[in-house]
Amino acid sequence: MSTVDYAVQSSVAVLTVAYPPVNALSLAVRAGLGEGVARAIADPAVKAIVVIGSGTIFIAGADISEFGTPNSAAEPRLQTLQAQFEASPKPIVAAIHGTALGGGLELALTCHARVAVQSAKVGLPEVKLGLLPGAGGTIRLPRLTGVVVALEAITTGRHIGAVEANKLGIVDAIVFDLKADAIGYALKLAAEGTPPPVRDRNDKITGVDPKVFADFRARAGKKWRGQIAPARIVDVIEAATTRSFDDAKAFENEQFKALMESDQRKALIHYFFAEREARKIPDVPADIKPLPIRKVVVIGSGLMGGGIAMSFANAGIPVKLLDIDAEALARGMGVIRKTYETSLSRGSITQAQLDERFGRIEPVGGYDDLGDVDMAIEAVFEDMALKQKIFALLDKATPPHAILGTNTSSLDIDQIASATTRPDKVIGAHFFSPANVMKLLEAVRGSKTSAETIATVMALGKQIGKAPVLAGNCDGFIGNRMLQYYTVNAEYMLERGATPEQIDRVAEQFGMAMGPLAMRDLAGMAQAVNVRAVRKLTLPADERMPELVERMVEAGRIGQKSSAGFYRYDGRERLPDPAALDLIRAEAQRQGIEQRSFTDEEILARLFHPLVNEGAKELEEGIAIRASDIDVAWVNGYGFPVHTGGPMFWGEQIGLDKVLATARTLGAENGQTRWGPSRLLERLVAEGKGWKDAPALIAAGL
Ligand code: T1G
Repeated sequence: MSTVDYAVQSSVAVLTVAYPPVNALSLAVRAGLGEGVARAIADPAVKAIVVIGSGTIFIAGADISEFGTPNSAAEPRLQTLQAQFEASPKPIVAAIHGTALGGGLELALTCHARVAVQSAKVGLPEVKLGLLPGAGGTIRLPRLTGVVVALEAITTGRHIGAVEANKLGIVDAIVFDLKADAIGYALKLAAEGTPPPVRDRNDKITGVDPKVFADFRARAGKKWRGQIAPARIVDVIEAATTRSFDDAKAFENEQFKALMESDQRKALIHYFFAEREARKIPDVPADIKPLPIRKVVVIGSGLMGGGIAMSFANAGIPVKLLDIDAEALARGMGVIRKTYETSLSRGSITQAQLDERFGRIEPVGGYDDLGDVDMAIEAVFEDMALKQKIFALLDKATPPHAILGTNTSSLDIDQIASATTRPDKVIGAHFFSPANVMKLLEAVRGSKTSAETIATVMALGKQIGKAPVLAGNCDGFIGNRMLQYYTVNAEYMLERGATPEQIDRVAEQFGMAMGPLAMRDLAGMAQAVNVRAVRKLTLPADERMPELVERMVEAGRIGQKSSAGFYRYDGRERLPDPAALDLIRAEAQRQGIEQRSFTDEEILARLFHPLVNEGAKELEEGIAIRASDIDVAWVNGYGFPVHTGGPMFWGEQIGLDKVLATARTLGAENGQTRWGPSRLLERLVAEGKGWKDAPALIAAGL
């Protein structure tokens, strides 16, 4: 079977793109489409043309795996194909199901019409790859939707449902029997006349007030946090309103090429494949089929349990929600209802979606009605005895095939599993708060967790819209184990003379949504004191834990809730607070710590290099399978700026030798046992190698 099949039906040439898994516009597909259109135009029996995708989607866009290879620029290039489509004397209709994304939608925009089934989605997600639509998307889409919609759609890269796309003018008709209705639509155009190509429809982009662009930059720009592509997208859409089509296209080409060469594009493409690679587990054979998960029970209806229940309900999986008593359950269900109503008020879901999602969550008062669940997820507070009691109950109450997951953020999976007769079915399913929003799902394997259980939870993670990453069983798994180096180091720097404002500014300019001290204030410090008390019990002899959090709590400054912590707060606005600085300086004096200043560059290194060093230790110990898995965890669980590719990719780009130098400094300052250099890192730097060489070095015993 060729990549593009040709068949004539009712005088319409149907070109079917058949290039699994996503019909990407590889050279073969582009050539097949070009040949197909030429053949259809030359055939006097053919009155019109339909382009359709086989499998689950229309066309997913340019073939990302071709980037940087000769094929990506080989003729017919996408723009050559588009010119052929627009010049066709016979109407061409794009028949869209699944998704039409990036170059796929841009090709469809050069068809004379677009029809779609209701469940289809369209979009220009190039910004998520550090790019902009390079095949005319920035100059054709606004001609259909107007500039304001195009600015939002292209700088966010969001998927637009077919019904909304129809309202916006991107899709001409919603159809039900895609191929037959597309053929009918094409014949109608052939009989009644074909609309002008999109490139010639200029009414929506003439006379646009230039203020629109300045306002958009000012408003949306706050969310771009260091990303370069969104600003370029605004520039090229603005050019579409002030220049001729061809001049605007030339400008788009120029900006596209510049972004293609950017570090951010390399980082974002790395991340794109990393998220998909993370779902592949080397020691889980490909023939192990995931178990179907048709219904789950969540134990615990608090913040985490409620968010986890919503994640499943939102993905169409019915959920039983269990808690200790009717009052707790009512409270939990009330919070869930309120969360959905907030989404409704923001327009992100419809009333029908609210009703069907909320309706999928069934509060249950006990363990005697769990015979129909395929998985249980425990989400109660971090107390081992309580978790073991719950797992023993679940072991009896759920069917033997059911998987038993725990949302614990750091407790020992094997110890929890030991309370059951099915340790092969027990796995960590660590969600991040708010669980209905945050994408990271850390699946944590115990020593007896089976391949089938792992395969099931990794597939389930994708099914519920998460980014699953498999972690080994250690304190803090992948993400939280690294997090302490970031937060504690911020406090070491405060003790030595840096200020909360300086540290948080550096972190936020780097791309973190919120700096570590502001985060500490938001999360609140009272609980942190208890966690630290436990951590101090196992602290290596060569390490001292800072006590600024303890001093803050003693002074009644527990964070935003008390309107004071490392900052003082006027509502949610954080303000530098001399009283916080006095407290920090007094503690430093008590500890006898010499004060000095820090450059921004040094703060950046001390905040983020230790993440890379600890990530390398996780690779050494097999806690993380790949360096790119750690990137996926940190982008989705902690807001590490995705346009850097994630901490490990970023560390390699800036130079692992720099990371090693910081590890040596911090090992000497904070204690070699936990802060000293990773052996793997030392070997990679010594041999001038990178993360891709790590598995071989680790397998050889470093
Ligand atoms: N090119 C190459 N491979 C791709 C691909 C693409 N565009 N999209 C997906 N894959 C691979 C992916 O790596 C995985 O491989 C498999 O397909 C299934 O993917 C000129 C320049 C379409 C919504 O950004 O959003 O057009 O792991 O697990 O969950 O302006 O894939 O199986 O080996 O994600 O069903 C713009 C990216 C490109 C769309 C399907 N297009 N893809 O989701 O499957 S740039 C995109 C997606 C561009 C133009 C510019 C999703 C999907 P493997 P998957 P899925």
